[in-house]
Amino acid sequence: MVCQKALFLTALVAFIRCNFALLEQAPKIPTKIKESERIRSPLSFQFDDLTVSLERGIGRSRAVWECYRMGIDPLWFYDESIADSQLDDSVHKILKQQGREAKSWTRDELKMLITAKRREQGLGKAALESLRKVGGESIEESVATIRDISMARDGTTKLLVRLVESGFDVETVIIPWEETGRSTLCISSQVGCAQGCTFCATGKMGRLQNLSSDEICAQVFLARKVCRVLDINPVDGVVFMGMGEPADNAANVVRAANVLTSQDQFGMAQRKVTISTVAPTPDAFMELGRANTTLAWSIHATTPELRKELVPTTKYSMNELRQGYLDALKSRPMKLRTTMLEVVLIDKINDSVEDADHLAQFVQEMIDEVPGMKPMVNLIPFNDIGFQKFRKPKVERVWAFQERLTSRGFKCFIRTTRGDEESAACGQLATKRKRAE
Ligand SMILES: *[C@@H]1O[C@H](CO)[C@@H](O)[C@H](O)[C@H]1NC(C)=O
Ligand SMILES: *[C@@H]1O[C@H](CO)[C@@H](O)[C@H](O)[C@H]1NC(C)=O
Ligand SMILES: CC(=O)N[C@H]1CO[C@H](CO)[C@@H](O)[C@@H]1O
Ligand code: SF4
Repeated sequence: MVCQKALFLTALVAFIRCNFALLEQAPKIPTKIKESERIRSPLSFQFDDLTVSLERGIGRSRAVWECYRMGIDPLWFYDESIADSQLDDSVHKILKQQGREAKSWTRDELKMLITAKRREQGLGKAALESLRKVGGESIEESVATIRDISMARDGTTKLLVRLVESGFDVETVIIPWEETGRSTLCISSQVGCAQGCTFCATGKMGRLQNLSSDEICAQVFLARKVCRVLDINPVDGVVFMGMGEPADNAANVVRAANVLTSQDQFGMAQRKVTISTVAPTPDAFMELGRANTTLAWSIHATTPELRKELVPTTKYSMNELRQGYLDALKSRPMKLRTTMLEVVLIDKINDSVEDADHLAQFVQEMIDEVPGMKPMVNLIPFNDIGFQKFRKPKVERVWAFQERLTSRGFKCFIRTTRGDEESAACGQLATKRKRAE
């Protein structure tokens, strides 16, 4: 995200529209798991591997995944000795502390949502045992659980997710859309971030930890749980725009993204999953592009001086980075060539119409090179939260900037900053807590 990721929670606008016609066959991914990709739960197993580890057929792995998609742990759901009230206990506990209430789902009600044939006969003892063997205990006991939930007036809902192994918290933000009845989820890929963007709260934390692929997938699992219990629009798209730079943890991000888009698993449309990078190197695009999702570049500035000021870790020229992006796009199928550029707009730093012209020129040179490229520019008005150096841009200047890009023929959206009053922007909650502690 831009990183802003960290800061702005911004929501993606029109390009997040549902597009079911584009759903496709689940992509196959290599089965071999690299050392660097720690796996702690079946949640980020490739579907076929899960089937193998559960033995005797695909019915069990389908039943397991129907549970995961609802944010229910199959180890609990299919174990009759576990009370109905435990299934969503983590959410209810937090709501209770906040003096709020929500629906308590019973197993019978949940079963109504399941279509797998196994729902009545259960998984069987042996399969539950195998599931434990691969994943240890439940996801919430062995991977990640919810520590806090805060909801802004506009419905934007921020989850503070506790990573079980390291004890760090990351944040995950649910952005509901009234028009579509769905939500987009903004997730984190690292604790902290090494890129140190000067306008970003996460950047100030430094790099603390890479998330494993199951820690990334667990954010989606937990969000699905919260949406169901609190009756929030279900999540059907994900943006990697929370804490962290995806390219600095590429193997886990790509692996997790494949779980999100696999039709047997989270089943999201490829175009509705967006990986956004500041591009620490030109190769970052190709590496992240191995996941068949939308690939966004958090470009922020087109001149080397300003880029260096905003993203101080920039080591390559803008031309080198652009070439890396173009090469990655050219290597992809047409439908995944949507080019998304994220630009944080900061008062009087880069928000003039001349700056818009400069950007337009830069984008035009890209279009000329990639057939079928559909460029889209997302403007993220900087949201000041105690930064000395930068200010929020004036609304009229943001509009003028957009107008200029639009008049030059580019699709350009202003990402509305949502959930302001609860600081529901990616990157802020965990940082705030940390300071408090
Ligand atoms: C992505 O799509 C390409 C081309 O359609 C395909 O060859 C590749 O296997 C897919 N990769 C993944 C990880 O799904
Ligand atoms: C995260 O992963 C990258 C590459 O995969 C590695 O270079 C880096 O040291 C890791 N960072 C941490 C904090 O473990
Ligand atoms: C005032 C200022 O520094 N504006 C800069 C904003 O960024 C553009 C390019 O992205 C520069 O050309 C401007 O000089
Ligand atoms: S410091 Fe990291 S998380 Fe923050 S905007 Fe930059 S790349 Fe994104």
